[in-house]
Amino acid sequence: MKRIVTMQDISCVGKCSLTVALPVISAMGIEASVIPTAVLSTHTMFEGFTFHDLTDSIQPTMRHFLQQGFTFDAIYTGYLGSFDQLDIAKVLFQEFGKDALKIVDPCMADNGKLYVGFTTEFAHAMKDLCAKADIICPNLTEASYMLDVEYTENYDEAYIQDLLKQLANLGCPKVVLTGISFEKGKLGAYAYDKDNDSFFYYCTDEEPKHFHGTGDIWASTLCGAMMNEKGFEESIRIACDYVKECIRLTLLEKNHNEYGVNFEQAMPYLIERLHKK
Ligand code: PXL
Repeated sequence: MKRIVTMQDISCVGKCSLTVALPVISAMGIEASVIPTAVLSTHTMFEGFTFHDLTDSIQPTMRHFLQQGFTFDAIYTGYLGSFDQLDIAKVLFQEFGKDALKIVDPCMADNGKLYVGFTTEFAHAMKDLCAKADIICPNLTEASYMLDVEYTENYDEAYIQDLLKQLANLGCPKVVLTGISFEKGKLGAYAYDKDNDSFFYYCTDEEPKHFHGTGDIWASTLCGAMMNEKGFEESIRIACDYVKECIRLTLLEKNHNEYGVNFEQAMPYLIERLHKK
């Protein structure tokens, strides 16, 4: 059985980071080990959230993993809350990454804006972690902050391909930009594989509403699919299809919550989609 270790926070309520990564990766038949970076009462879109930093416990945890001889088939980092945590993630890659697929989702921004608590300096520091990954999956806002280009929603394919090449030049061979649309009513992911200099775009019909936490579900699904040997392009398709189904099911519920999607009841779909030939 394959094993992923994922380093990100626990937001007690909010359906993001570890509370989605754990169930999604497990449902895909992959063991999910965790390195929690912080405990928040909610994700940071709620007013008044509490934040308990766990940085001090991460290095002892890694030392114990090393003593026990644990190995991981993939390392997946999500929301990281400080420069120290970026450095520790690099150590995690160094110590456990030799034979592991290293996936970085540089969670820090969306819709043209940084999340609460992040700065442009942090976005620049995130580039160094991305350089050490095998796959990164920023959204357009995160990519813009990392590359110091102005965020725009008026783009064409040439612009996206240029951004992807700039991201790959940070040092990571496989890059995916999520949330890309060239046509009203469609939404998808645009990828670049530097090793064979090829681009790939996949989109689905766009659901009429966007939700928080879907980026984390997308990245967790990508990791799970890669660990199921689905290959880069099919893993991207599976992640897009599952997120779309999560939103579709959410919107079927009359009084659905606004802070996260119904990924739970979409899990039978995910498992079927994962094994579809
Ligand atoms: O979904 C990304 C994410 C993860 N963790 C925390 C967040 C966010 C986005 O806002 O606040 C704590």
